[in-house]
Amino acid sequence: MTAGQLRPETLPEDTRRILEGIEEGRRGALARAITWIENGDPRAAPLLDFLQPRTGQAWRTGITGPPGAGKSTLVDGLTRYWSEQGRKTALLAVDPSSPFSGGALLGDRVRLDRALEQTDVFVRSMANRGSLGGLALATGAAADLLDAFGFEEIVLETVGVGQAEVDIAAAADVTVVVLTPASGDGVQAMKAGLMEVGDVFVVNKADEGGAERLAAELEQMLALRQAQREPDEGPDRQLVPENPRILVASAREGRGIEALAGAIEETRREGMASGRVPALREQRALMRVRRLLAEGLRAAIWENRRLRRGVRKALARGEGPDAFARRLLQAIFNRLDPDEPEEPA
Ligand SMILES: Nc1nc2c(ncn2[C@@H]2O[C@H](COP(=O)(O)OP(=O)(O)O)[C@@H](O)[C@H]2O)c(=O)[nH]1
Ligand SMILES: [Mg+2]
Repeated sequence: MTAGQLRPETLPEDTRRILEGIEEGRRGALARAITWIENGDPRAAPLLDFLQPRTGQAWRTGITGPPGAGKSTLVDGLTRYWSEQGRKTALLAVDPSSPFSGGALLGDRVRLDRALEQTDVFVRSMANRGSLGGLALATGAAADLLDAFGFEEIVLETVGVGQAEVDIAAAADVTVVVLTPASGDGVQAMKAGLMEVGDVFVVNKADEGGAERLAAELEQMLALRQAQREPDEGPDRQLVPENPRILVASAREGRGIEALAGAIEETRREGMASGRVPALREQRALMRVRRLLAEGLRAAIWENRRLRRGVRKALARGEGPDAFARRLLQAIFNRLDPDEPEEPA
């Protein structure tokens, strides 16, 4: 079924009410829908299908960096700034750490959330409740909802620099990396692969000194990386940050916030002109399809009874498990573009 064929009348009563609530701009309905996404509630899927045509208007900014670097404090300032500029702003704070920690790393976020209550910034936290792939999917879907709801600025803040955190933050139009002069953040940034994803680097806690030195180090590391890069790295070349910017800030003193907003804005403008932003958005959709396929296939592999029958028949005709699996993969991959006519086997 394509989007053009979707009709609200076909939705169950409660889903339709949430859809209407979202269309009317009610934040309660939005919060409820995000909870559906978070819980893997099947009612979320048709809702997202309906709202899909309305996405694509918002800017997404990802914020990542080591714990304690001041991300939450900085995000507080940035979202407040945008909100004061009249931009409809939403914040998704994401904690992919162990489900057993219950999102404990989001603790500081809560303190700041109370301060943001005086503004009209929409704040929502999402913690890992199961699989990591699941949280990335849920975050993407929640961001789509916020986009369709009419937010112009969506900030995705993560709690640290694990692979999942970086993946989530980098699934944005602009990725901001926050570091501090203390405790070898520069080295940690290299190790965590942050140098590869950052469009804007913020050296925070400038009030404590040493910020200019780290900024200069970063400048060198980025210049080195830029020099080593092959002129053409193939189809993914557009996904690499073009012209990373480095800023010095003190989130606690509210210094550097406006410059950060400006750097984000410039990065977007360049990215639209060069075609990088559309390429990033397509990449984001591709990643989402990959994750959904991986989840769907995992379910099919472990739960599908026909597979057991298929193996039995394969063995009976003398086909080994490897050959059978290869043939199955082939059959699946032959259909990867469902709009194309099926290729002959
Ligand atoms: N001195 C100083 N401390 C800061 C600054 N920004 C944040 N902090 C403090 O650093 C600690 C961690 O900040 P937080 O925003 O929670 O960092 P996060 O873990 O990266 O989200 C808190 O105690 C903040 O008050 C800053 O610019 N200067
Ligand atoms: Mg934080």
